[in-house]
Amino acid sequence: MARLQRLLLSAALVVLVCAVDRNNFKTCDQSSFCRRHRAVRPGESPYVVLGSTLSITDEGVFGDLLNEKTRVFFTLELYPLKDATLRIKINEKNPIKQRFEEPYALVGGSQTEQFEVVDRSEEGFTLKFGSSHAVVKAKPLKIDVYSGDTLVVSANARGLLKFEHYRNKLEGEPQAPEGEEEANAVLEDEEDTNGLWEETFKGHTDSKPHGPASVGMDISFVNSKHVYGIPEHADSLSLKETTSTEPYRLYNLDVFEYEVDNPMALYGSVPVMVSHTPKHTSAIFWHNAAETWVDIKKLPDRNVVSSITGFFSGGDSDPPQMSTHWSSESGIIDLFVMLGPRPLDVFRQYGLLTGNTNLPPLFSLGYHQCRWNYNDEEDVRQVNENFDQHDLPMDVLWLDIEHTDGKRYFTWDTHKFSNPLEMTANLTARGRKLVTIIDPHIKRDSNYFFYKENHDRDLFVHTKDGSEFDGWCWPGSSSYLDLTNPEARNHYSDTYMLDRYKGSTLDTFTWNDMNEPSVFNGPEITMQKDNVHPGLGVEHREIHNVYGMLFHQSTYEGQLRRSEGRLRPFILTRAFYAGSQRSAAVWTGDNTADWNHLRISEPMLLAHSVTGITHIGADVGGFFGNPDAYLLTRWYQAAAFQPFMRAHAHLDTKRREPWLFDAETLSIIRNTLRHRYQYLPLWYTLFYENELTGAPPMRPLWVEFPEDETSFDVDYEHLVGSALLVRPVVTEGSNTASVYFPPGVWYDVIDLTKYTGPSSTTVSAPRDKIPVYQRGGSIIPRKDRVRRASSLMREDPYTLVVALDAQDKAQGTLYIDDEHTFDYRQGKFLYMGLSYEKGVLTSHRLDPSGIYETGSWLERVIIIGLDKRPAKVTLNSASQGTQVLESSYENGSSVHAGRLTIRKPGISIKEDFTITIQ
Ligand code: NBV
Repeated sequence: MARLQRLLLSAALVVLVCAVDRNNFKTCDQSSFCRRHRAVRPGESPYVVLGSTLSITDEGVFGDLLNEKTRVFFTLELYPLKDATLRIKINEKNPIKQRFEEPYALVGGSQTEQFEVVDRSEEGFTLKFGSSHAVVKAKPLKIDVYSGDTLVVSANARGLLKFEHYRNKLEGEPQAPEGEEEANAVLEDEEDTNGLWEETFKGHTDSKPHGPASVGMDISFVNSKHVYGIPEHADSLSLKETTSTEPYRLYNLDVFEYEVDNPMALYGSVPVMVSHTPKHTSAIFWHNAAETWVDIKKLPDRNVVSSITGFFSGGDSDPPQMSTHWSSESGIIDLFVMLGPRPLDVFRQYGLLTGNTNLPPLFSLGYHQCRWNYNDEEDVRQVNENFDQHDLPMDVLWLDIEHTDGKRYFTWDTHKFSNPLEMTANLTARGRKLVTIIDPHIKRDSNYFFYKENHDRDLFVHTKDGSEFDGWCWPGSSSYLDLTNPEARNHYSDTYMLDRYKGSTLDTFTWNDMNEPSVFNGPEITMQKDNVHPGLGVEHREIHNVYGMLFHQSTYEGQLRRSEGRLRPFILTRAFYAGSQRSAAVWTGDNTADWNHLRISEPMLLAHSVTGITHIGADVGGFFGNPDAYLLTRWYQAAAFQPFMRAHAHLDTKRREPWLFDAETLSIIRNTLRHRYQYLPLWYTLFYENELTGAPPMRPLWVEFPEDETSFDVDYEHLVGSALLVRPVVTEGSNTASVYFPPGVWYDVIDLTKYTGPSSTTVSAPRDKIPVYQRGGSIIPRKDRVRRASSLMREDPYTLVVALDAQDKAQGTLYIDDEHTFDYRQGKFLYMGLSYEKGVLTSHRLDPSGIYETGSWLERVIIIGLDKRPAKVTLNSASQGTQVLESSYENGSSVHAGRLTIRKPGISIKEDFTITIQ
């Protein structure tokens, strides 16, 4: 009874706390293919490789796969790729209808590694490539992928492969095309036939004209206890087991008032999972843009009684594994296995497949001020001025949907925004930019130019019956661009030309919202799966998760065109997919002004980061609701050290610009923003390196400390690059924070308190303090003269902060260019390597091919951790010869590090130099 009461109470609590209407969204049980895949029993795989069909070409190894139960044939393709990557494809051999292969995510993955096939027998074969190999077992199919001698990833080890071939309905229409013998093959015996040919959810019927077509398989990460990634979920960074919960779902959805700590699908999907162990990092990319579910199970599972032995399975000597089970509603199995072996290797390998984040314009790393809505031009003018009056730096002001003429994108409400050019000029005069919102639902109004043009050219999505789809969204009745049609993309991109988007300028950038796509009256608030995209001639279900990316990619193209390819675009998108990093920044959508949402922003952003989506942020302050001054300041502090920093608020919330709060709050926010701007050179350098190498600027601790197991499930700390450790305060009423310091020396960036890791310490964190630590061994470039916008700081001098490690050494980099054009790709940049060793600080050109004329010079060098006052400091450079420099020294103590401040070295930052401390 007591138990029942407890249960009822907790159920009631859940109801009270849940804001999201879960009933709007399917559970696995309500999604028939997910149910069918979850029902597959392990250890009974009917799929066998037919050894006699194996063929080896220059590209890879090919063979047939037979489902012995249904007698349906499949093709198995293995492509060994450069940089320790293996691509595994499974497709139907003779489908009655061609299976869809998602064409938009990949930009690479075609470079074959040298390989050979050995040990070929009836039982299987081994494929050797680079220092990796894959052992393919024929009956049943199992693919073990090794890095060196270590087994890292195993596909179909549990035998959960299930590939639903296209078939014709056994009774009734339509019939199989002639000559296709498999067309009417039987269903797998035990099949749950509900929802195979039609599926209804909350009054919406998916007609499923092609019947069941899902694909699924298990993929195990051997020896692993932690897997990460598969955004977007409001959940922990180290993904949880789903044995007694819903699987993680990947289906781009507009979820109103989403909940934290759960695996429900949100706005974006990247089907990439990273596994990390002290010895090995690996990753997989499940390349499929249809609805996808992922189950996670730790093996051996000691709670399960083995049917064979009758004992609890899994001895202590068995290697732990993370067994994951993936299923997608349609498409093919197209799996990339990236073998690392280190975290940064995996990021590079994935970057080779889907591209890296392009270096964003610097202003986009500054602070963004948004609200739904800034009401009119006067409002914008006042907000702009208030930032200056209160000495708050700000780079971009944003306009939400109300700025348009009745939600007709590319237009203005002419009463409220009668002179957008003047309004924009007012912003740019202060070094700032404007962002306007452009959504993909297009108001069905024949007097609206953009609707009419698309309608006349038949560029919208169709219903299953071939008419133009009409869905309900902000403007009311709306049509949706068929972004699989190159003509639709092209025409949309062209609408960014300044003569078409009247009132915009080269300083107007774009916010793409609602691009999941959100359809208020559609199933699960999105588009009907049986809608048709005439461009590619496919159903919406095939491309659902990539629709949002097609939209923001076309926006990127539009911004490129309007400047003839000269200026770097900036786009923020809500929906995303694998590859979105190439053209947009991403934010975590409609969070809530509560501590839980602040807390979850850390692991959420980290999950994005490890799957290539690196220019990311969460709405500062929380979108729904009104944050109190404490929550707001803590949110500013956290976001100041996250990649994309934008304050935003719902239409119905109280105004919350910083000056509307008390003096203390305003001052904390001011200092926080100043902090953000001081470190912009670090962020910018990291984003340059991100473009080069795929390394994310915001990193989980294990990326830098791969052997430190304690760091593997740290959710509320991150590193900025390799040099700054950030521990935002995310709990209400807290004036302390427990910080985990990974191995090494760490210095509090404000008071130079020194910590040695590995250790956990509770530090004092009063309201005005965010715990941030510089790593001993790093050199960080800063600009300490903070101005009202980053563009006004372009030629400002630099400060170098050298934090010494236990060997009195340190290293860093500094990247500089014009901050907004693509000229850097023509060699107009400076990339400096900074190092400190044996008392000598050296700056030298790391990439001599880059040359950039900058007026910036070196204003100050701070050396932290120096234990005695030096007798003399000298500068040496080609232009200035040898010069003695002025410096001051503050003694350290047992708690605080000593600090040497070298004033005005004065040398141009583009020159090579040394500074010697004797
Ligand atoms: O355009 C209005 C909002 C926007 O402010 C928000 O950031 C988006 O995530 N938009 C969603 C639509 C309405 C949300 C209730």
